[in-house]
Amino acid sequence: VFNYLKDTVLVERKSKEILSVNADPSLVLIISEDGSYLAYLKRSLEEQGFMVTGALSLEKGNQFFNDQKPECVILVDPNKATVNAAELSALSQKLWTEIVPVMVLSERSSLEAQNQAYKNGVTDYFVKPVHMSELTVRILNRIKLRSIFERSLMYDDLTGVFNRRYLRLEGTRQLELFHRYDTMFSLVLLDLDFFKKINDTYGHLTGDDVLKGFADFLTSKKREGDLVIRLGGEEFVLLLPNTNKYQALQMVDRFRIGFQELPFISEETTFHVTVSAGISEVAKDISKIEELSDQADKALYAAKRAGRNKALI
Ligand code: GH3
Ligand code: MG
Ligand code: MG
Ligand code: MG
Repeated sequence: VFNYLKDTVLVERKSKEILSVNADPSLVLIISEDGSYLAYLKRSLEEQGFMVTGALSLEKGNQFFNDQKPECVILVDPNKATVNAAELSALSQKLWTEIVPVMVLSERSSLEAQNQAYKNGVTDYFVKPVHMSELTVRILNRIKLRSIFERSLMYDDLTGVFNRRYLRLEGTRQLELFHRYDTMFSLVLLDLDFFKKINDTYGHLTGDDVLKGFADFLTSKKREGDLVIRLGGEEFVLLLPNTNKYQALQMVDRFRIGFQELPFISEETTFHVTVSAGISEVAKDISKIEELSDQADKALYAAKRAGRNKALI
């Protein structure tokens, strides 16, 4: 139907990202009231190539968890009475929402103790003494699963570019950086013109191909560091670091003009598609990324009103 850029670019990019999941050393948080056991465990895991941080109480562990965002938590059962079930389940709940595995190392080998831990949301339970090789592979497997899952949550199914959820995460991060270090960025909201008519004329599948084609087009033209996001429907966002709104306008105008020349083919017919865009630049009074996209949305609306195939600030 459409024969400009091929999906292989996206497939290659995705598989490369999945394969490079464990390129950086993973941060493991150990919580143990037993300082010497903690030191032993820390050393052993560091020898296996992990980065390790230690906490001597569940409370400190919670604090480190929030500050340092570890990829795996190891909780050494203090074995006094039991790990405080309420505290543990509070921690586990947080770990589950952040998709971080939690492993308990305990001297208690009863099925009852293990099942209780699993009910509290623990992902793995080891009875001491622990075999370091087993602990290592289990941590690695859990972390790999987690990264693949996290990645699957970042992308739009149809086009393979980032999705709305990822825009919220990355946009919020860039906004924080701006407020701390004054690192400028711009946001561009793009909306295909008369897209409903494309669906109506050529069918929904051709409409889907146009969306993929537009995503591929943006991906191939953008600079390194720029992000392409599909918000949903025929709306996309470009997040452009180190770019002010005038530079963004220049860039988007180039994209806009390039895109309208791109031929789409349905059966015997060749057709062209245009796009309108609204641009906003980060500013001191912006406290949420949604405020920035609202501003871009207003400019986009003006571009549509002005006749479409247009970009406005
Ligand atoms: P405008 O120039 O004002 O933007 O008009 P428009 O027709 O592009 O905008 P409108 O919001 O009226 O229509 C968007 C259409 O996009 C309607 C919807 O059916 C279609 N759409 C949304 N998601 C998808 C999708 O995943 N695939 C396809 N093929 N169409 C979709
Ligand atoms: Mg729309
Ligand atoms: Mg619309
Ligand atoms: Mg539209």
